[in-house]
Amino acid sequence: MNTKSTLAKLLALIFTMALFATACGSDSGGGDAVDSASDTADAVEEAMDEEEPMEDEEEAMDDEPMEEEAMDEEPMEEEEPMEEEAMDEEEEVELTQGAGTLAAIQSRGELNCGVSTAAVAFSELQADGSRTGFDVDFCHAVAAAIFGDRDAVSLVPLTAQERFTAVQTGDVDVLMRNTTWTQSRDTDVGMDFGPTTYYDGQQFMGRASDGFGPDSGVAEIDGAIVCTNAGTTTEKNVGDAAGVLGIDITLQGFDDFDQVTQNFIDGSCDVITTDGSGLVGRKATQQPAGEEWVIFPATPISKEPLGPTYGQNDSGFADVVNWTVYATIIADEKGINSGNASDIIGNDEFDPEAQRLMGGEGELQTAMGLSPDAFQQVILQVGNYSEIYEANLVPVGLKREGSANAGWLDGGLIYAPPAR
Ligand SMILES: N[C@@H](CCC(=O)N[C@@H](CS)C(=O)NCC(=O)O)C(=O)O
Repeated sequence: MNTKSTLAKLLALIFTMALFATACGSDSGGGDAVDSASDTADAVEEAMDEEEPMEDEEEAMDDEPMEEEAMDEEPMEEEEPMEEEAMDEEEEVELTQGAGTLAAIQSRGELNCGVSTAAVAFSELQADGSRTGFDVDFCHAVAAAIFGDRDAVSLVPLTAQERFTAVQTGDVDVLMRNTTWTQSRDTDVGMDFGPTTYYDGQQFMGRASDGFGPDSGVAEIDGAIVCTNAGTTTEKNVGDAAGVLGIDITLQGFDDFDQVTQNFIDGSCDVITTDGSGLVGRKATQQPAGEEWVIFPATPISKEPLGPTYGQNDSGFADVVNWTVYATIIADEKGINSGNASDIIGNDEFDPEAQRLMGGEGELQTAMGLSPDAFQQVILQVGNYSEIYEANLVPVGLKREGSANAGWLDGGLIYAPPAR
């Protein structure tokens, strides 16, 4: 090949790229070709750098340009620095994750379980200082599986922003905190997720007196002050939705949902938004007399699969949490409940799977480092999935029938792999 003509072709290519770069409209007007050419070369180099695989985990955590870019695109005005706050959920912390969580819990003598500070029906502080709720019951269930004692648990209330750091630093062993399983949390943030205990989706709540109805669409929040708690999928989803619809909203973020609801009651927020279950709970318990709060749109704007979350790469502890949840679901399918769980072993009205799950012949709980009767204690002391659901969620109006939270035999998504 002729070296001169190759060189000429290369020069021509660089010149063409330079012209193209200039034509693509930088503010510099008719900037000179040489500068533009070197800009182009820099850009190519940068692009190539971006494609290089990341060298180590630390670098991967430092390097979060996509989030920032995505957030810059959000068309909302925000009065509080939610963007920064939202990113806190991925801040660098000293990681204490890995194997050994179960042994550490057993030698400590209690499970540390992260819950919401205040999520109606999921984690509520009662006047006597106790805490109740659907998520709280799953904390008790894991404690019952590990210790045979539902009360061998310390419930740690956490805001949305605090929750992942609390797991990563080992302050809590597991989170049962209205937490949505997402790709970034599973990968970037470094959590692992257990089985979904409640299938949710994001909705909005406004006042009927402001013209909102159950058939309202998201476009109707144009111009509204929309409030939620920071560090959530909620704030990201609403930004996406507003962008897609081309509407302008003012998004305000608060630490927890008590504050969000109080500001809605006070009239500082026109509309509030979170997982539908949270809105149903707030409407059931806090709607002032003479006012009508409306939840919309009928089909949520997102999928929010909520369930247990724990530090990554500890499969032994993950098994314990996951199979505790599955045990509540399988027990439900087999008609085992808190009233009869101690009468299953040796009772031929119940099949071998039910017997194994309760600690009978062929049981698999010891293989997980638990007592044979670990799941019998879960069902006796806490209940099966339906009992947990009915005790906590039905009273605020969250029905299972016809929802994704019905059992798989009833057309829902609540399903467990077989205990064998
Ligand atoms: N599922 C969403 C939202 C979670 C969330 O924070 N939900 C609110 C409303 S139900 C909540 O739990 N608040 C309780 C609190 O503020 O402690 C997520 O994982 O980001």
